[in-house]
Amino acid sequence: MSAKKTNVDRGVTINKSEFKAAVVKHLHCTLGTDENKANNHAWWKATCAAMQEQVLEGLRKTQKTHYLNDTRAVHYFSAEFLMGRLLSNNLQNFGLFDVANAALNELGISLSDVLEEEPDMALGNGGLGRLAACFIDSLATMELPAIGYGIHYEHGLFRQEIQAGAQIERPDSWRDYGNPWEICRPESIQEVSLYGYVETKYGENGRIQKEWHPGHIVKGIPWDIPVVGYGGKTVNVLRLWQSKASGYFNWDVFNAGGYVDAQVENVQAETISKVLYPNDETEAGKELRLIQQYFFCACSLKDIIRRYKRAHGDDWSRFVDQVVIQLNDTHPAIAIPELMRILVDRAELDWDKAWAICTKVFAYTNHTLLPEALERWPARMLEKILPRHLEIIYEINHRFMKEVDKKWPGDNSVKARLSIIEEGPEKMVRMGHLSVVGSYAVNGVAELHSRLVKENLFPEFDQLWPGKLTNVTNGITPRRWLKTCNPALSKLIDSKVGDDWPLDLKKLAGIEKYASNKTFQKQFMQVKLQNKKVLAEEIKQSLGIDVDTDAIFDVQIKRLHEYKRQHLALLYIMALYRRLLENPDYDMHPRVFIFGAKAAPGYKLAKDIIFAINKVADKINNDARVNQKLKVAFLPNYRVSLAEKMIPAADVSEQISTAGKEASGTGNMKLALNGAVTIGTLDGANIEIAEEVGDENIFIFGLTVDEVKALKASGYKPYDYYYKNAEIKAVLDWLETDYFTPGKPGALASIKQSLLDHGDQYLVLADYEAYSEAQEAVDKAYRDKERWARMAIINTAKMGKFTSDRSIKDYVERIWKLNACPVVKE
Ligand code: Z57
Repeated sequence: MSAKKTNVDRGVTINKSEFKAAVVKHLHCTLGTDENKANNHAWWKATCAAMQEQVLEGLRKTQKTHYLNDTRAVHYFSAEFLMGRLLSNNLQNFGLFDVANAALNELGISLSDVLEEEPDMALGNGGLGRLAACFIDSLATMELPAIGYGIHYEHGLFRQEIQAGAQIERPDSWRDYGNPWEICRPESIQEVSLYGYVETKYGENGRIQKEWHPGHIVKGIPWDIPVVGYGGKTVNVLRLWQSKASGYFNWDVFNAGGYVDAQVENVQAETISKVLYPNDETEAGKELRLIQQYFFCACSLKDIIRRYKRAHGDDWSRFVDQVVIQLNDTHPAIAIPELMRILVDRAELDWDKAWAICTKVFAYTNHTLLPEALERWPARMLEKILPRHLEIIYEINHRFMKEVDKKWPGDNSVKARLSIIEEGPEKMVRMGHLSVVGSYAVNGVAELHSRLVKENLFPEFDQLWPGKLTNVTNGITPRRWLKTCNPALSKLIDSKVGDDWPLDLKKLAGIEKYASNKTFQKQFMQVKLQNKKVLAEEIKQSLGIDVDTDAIFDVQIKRLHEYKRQHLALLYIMALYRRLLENPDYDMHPRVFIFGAKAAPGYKLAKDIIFAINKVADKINNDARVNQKLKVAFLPNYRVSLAEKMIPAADVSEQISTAGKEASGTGNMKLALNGAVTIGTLDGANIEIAEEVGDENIFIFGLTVDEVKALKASGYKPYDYYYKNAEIKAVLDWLETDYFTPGKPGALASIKQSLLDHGDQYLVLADYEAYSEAQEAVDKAYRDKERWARMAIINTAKMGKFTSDRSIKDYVERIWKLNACPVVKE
């Protein structure tokens, strides 16, 4: 192959014949098979192993560099990392994709088939977990010293099957046949204590000394996943902890003849990292969940302290210069009292010194305002599992309340609002409050969201500590979400602006000048059409539905939640269906509504909405009267690898949450980056997307945050809309018939009920008319081919702001104060 002109400087170069030799070697020596016997799965593993040689060289060099430079590093604590597949990403980031493709080709193997063999690493629920994955990609790309810390779940997010329209959850067994990327590090095993009681001792000089006598000890085994930066120079790690029974703890039971009892204990210990909780934005309140959180925080802190002590011994004075810990939501907030425990009880620092360290180490990101997502743990539960931590939390709160009293003397209501402890029939610990008090910086994830965090969620905190609450708008990695998932569009962009836009996404602005150029429009829309054909094939394979690629591909992909309002789109689909039945000549461009969404297994209405979408889809897709114009496809098991196929094929991006509810959204950025035009509310990052692309290139509709507030204050009555708008009434009534569920009237009635009798919390009916009008504007715009092409191009061109590299730059400059640490050739 001839060397290509490139602006990207690379850490690794290996040629096609070397790559080919490495794959064959691993096929023989790692997998014990050969070219004649190997199936695609074996080829996948051999290709990963060949890659992993390069990855591990990069990892070794990076770790050596970081060690020699004794760098300050960020430690990203997150209960979720939604990594997806790694082979295509690692190949791309090393610049070896074409090399691997050609090498496998010569072996008679298709790289794209091989890539499909990789199970998604789905150790996350949705936006928050995927954000963590994008962030560690950016950190490595920007050569920043960083480590991700999380949980090595045996089972990630459940696999979704759709049976007779309903969601069925199946276990995800991503590691059953091995994970070629992870490295076990038994030399770094940690032990974690749980349960037991606290003993108060009085040391000499009257110092009160607390000693926690734990009831259980479990082991944390670290598994390292290398994180390859674009350019392949820095390779950081994601360190995930697996729980195991700690051998010696069971000896007594064991020796007493309790072999079976000991095994039962083992099972309990190993349960900790068994499974990811599948609730997105609802707090589970389960004991095991709290144990999971503490388990990975305690392991990670010990790991950090071990590394620090290796360089600095017992001198804690430089800890805050070396270590910053970012808390991804409150899930790791228990790390705050844990660090206090280590400093006060173990290192025997006095409280004030320890607190000064703590509050210079932690920073906290808030991802939601939804009350049901704000974590609160019963004090009784904490007392049982982590008795010493509860004491520490009380002490933190006691001192904090004194500070509040200084600012607002005698004001008990402000104390009640700010207190970490919520009094009531059951005393609760508010983890958000603990995080704000224990951190030096708190950020929301989009401008609007951060404003609402300040004004509504933590109002007095902003007065107490001006400047502590801030914004860092989310971002997405353009390596995975454009370069890798949309190679055709990437090549078209390369031809106009050069190939270094993945490192400097503002360069996409260079295609704006072609937005009205007929040739470029044709090329751009030709790429879109090709991507639509690929997705149409996937829809055919998975659902047996034929879709017309000339139709508008209208895509809504995200977790199923009432606030995201998939049912608003559903009502509109039913309305279109009805309009077409009433008037076969109803003037609309053909449209395919495409959904992907998982519902939390215990979230009844979310599951009902999935069921309703599928039932309405069945009816519409099989109704010849409307099939030239309308189809609905619900693709099962939405996940990162499916998103990578759906996003490049989307014409329209649905971002229709109730204003004020979606903290940011990141799917909105991925879709716009790939040339989809947004129909959306003034919510989350939609607002900033609109600012970037301009009002002419986005379809904004619906109530604003202030209007939502005013409407609720005035007493929102959904029945008013039902009686006022005949179409709303007709489709809601339709849900109660057996039209979509023959022989089973009422099977879809819960949706109508939630919107009428249960108060329509998310104002679906209030926004319906505006949504319907915005959809008509979409229809009109799409029919003007040149106008649409221009809009799509401008969307891609103006997404520069939303690279996660910019988010990370914001964190680095304003919160983390980190320096890049380039890995140089040896
Ligand atoms: C989650 O995915 C998000 C917030 C949460 O509180 C939990 Br729990 C899970 C999402 C927000 O809903 C999105 O709006 C946001 O873009 C994403 O986090 C990343 O910040």
